[in-house]
This record gives sequence, C-alpha cells and structure tokens, in this order.
Amino acid sequence: MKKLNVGMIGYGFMGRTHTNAHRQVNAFFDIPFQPILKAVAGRRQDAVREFAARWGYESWVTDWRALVERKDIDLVDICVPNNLHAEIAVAAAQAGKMILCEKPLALDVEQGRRMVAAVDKAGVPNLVSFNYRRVPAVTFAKMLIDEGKLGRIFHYRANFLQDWTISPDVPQGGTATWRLDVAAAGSGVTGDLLAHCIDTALWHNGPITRVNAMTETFVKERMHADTGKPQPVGIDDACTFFCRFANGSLGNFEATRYARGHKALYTFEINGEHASIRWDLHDLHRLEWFSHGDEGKLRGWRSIHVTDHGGEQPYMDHWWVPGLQIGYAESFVHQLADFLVAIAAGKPCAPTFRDALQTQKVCAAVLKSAAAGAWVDLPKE
Ligand code: SOE
Repeated sequence: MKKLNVGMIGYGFMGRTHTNAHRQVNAFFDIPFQPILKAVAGRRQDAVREFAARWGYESWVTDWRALVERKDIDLVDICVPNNLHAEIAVAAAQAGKMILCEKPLALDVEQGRRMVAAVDKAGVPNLVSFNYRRVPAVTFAKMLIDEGKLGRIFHYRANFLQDWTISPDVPQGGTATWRLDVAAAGSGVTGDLLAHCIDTALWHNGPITRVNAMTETFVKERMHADTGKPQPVGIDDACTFFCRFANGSLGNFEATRYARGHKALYTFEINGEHASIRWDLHDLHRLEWFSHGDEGKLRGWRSIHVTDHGGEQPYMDHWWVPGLQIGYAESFVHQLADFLVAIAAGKPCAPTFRDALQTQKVCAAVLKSAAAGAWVDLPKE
C-alpha cells in the first residue's frame, strides 16, 4: 500500500467530515493508498493547531500557499468557503497535486471553467465532494434506473429544506455563517443546497435543458460578522425551479432555509413508466419503491433497507452485517475510497471538476432565470 500524503485546507464542518474519511478509509476498504494526515492549513492559529492535535495531523500552517507548495503533499483537500476554491485549486493543480474539492465547484461558471482548464492542463486527478451520491440508497437508485427498472422517466422532484437562518439575528460572514455572505458563498441555497439536488439529478436522469426559477431573500439586511455593521443580504434564502430534462422528463426542485421544522431534509422522488422511487436523507438507508409490475392486490410502496451484502446493494459489504445501517459520515468514506481506487487505476472519478461544472451551469441558469423572471436555456454541450 502506497502512502498518500494529505494536505487539508480548512478545519470547519467539512474539514472534519473529510478528515474522518481519511482516517477511516483503510479500515473498511482495501485500497492501494494509505492517506497520511500530513498537514492542515487554516487562518486562525489557535484553531488550526487545536484541529491538528485533535485529528492527528503531523503539522499545521496558517497560509494555504505554504501547504500547496510543499513537495511532500500528494493530495490537496479543499474544505474552505466557496470564494477560495478556484484560487487554491488552480495553485494545487499547477503544483501537480491531486485535488478533492468541496461543493459547489466555484463561485460562478467562469471560475469553474478556469478550474477545469487547470486540472486538465496539469493532468491531475480531481473530484468534487457531492457526497450524497455515495449514500448506498442513492447509489442503489442509480443502479435501478440504469437497469431500466423504472422505464421511461416522467418526473424528477427534489427538495432540500432547512430552517437555521429564519432569525434576522443570524449574522452573515465570519467562520460559521459565511454561507449567508454572497462574497464568500456566491449564492445562497442555490449553490449550497440545490447544487446537491442538481448533481444527483444530472447523475440519475441526465442533462437539464431549460429552467424556470424564482428566488426570495426574506431577511434583507444582516449584521456582517467581520465589520459588526448591518449590510444588505445578497444571497437567495429560498429557490424554487422547474425544468426540462433532455430525456423528456419534467423536474421540480425546491431549497430553502426557511422551512420551520426541517434541519436538513433532502428528499427526491422519481416517477417512471414501470416504477417510482423516493428517498429521504432523514431515513437515508431506506429507498422507497413502488412497482406497477407487482401483483395487483399486493401493489404498494415498499421500503427497502439498503444494507444487504453480496454485492447487489452498493458499499454495504464493507461495513457491519446485513441490517445494520451506516450514516452521513460514511458517504465521505465511500467517496474517498472510490477516488483513490480510480486514481490507482488511472481513471477519472465522478463527479470530476468537469462534471461539477455542469451543476454550476445549471445553478447559474437558475439564478439568471429568477432574476429575469423567464425561462433560461442551458447551452448544448
Ligand atoms: C448547509 O447547512 C449544509 O451544511 C451544506 O453546506 C451541506 O453541503 C449540506 O450537506 C448540509 O447543509
């Protein structure tokens, strides 16, 4: 097993999920690399030092550039606010590093294009962390669709509902609330939440051709954590859009941080000619399934507990015994295992930067449509 030196940039929520994956992956997956927690970079010295000690990093730095320049780093893992993704990823690609980057790819399409060009030019392996693809039930849904079990697809609908920004006292900017600051995040729920739904939808159901959206910013002004002064809010608090897919199906998407009672309710439902499936992040090991092919008197929704061994259900052979479930954290372990296996095989691992650029384009079209109050076509690739 070859050692793979990891340089982590960021130590927040995502820094923890990714670091946990680096620590877990060899215990559960036979892969040709052993991640070594070589260095972590973060702006605040006390915080980065504490993170390095807690999670077992060999060293820490307060300037990400110092980490990217280090000869002993193989893989740069980008877990910082969206406005830093492009600069770090381009520098990491130029330094010849493998790159794992948090979602969304970038602030906008132009930055995303530069990132794709940089990894293409350098020929370095790259992956964007749309982790929900690797929840076993979500991967299983993809397998059923690809096997043709749903037949022609008519409808794809997805929601991502939260409620943590309803209070006008929640600031924008700063460490924990940068997602509310348009300069750091690029957009609100569109880039943060809908990007997940769009990534899964493009993977499950193919390209989106046109979108029609509306957005709302319910709280127009918030104190900025950096200045302590009230500032206009530039992000979308809620976004709803409908769309057409290239396969002829219709899509319906909604994301909001104003759905009182919902903390992180990502759900999707897909209706096909022969069958329907639906999934719910709060019950993430289950895939709901309805088949019109079932005997009439027994026809109804069934709940598949996606925990079986034997290879017919994804990932679960690597964990405990059938019937015992795993959760959110393990989707990051799966993503890392898939990435490292692909690197060893010299193959791309989806969603690559190029794949994630498609999601970025759909997000951009959604925001453009909401601003214009009109349909927006996605350019044909
Ligand atoms: C926002 O609250 C957030 O943490 C997103 O940034 C993540 O991508 C999502 O998985 C959960 O919600």
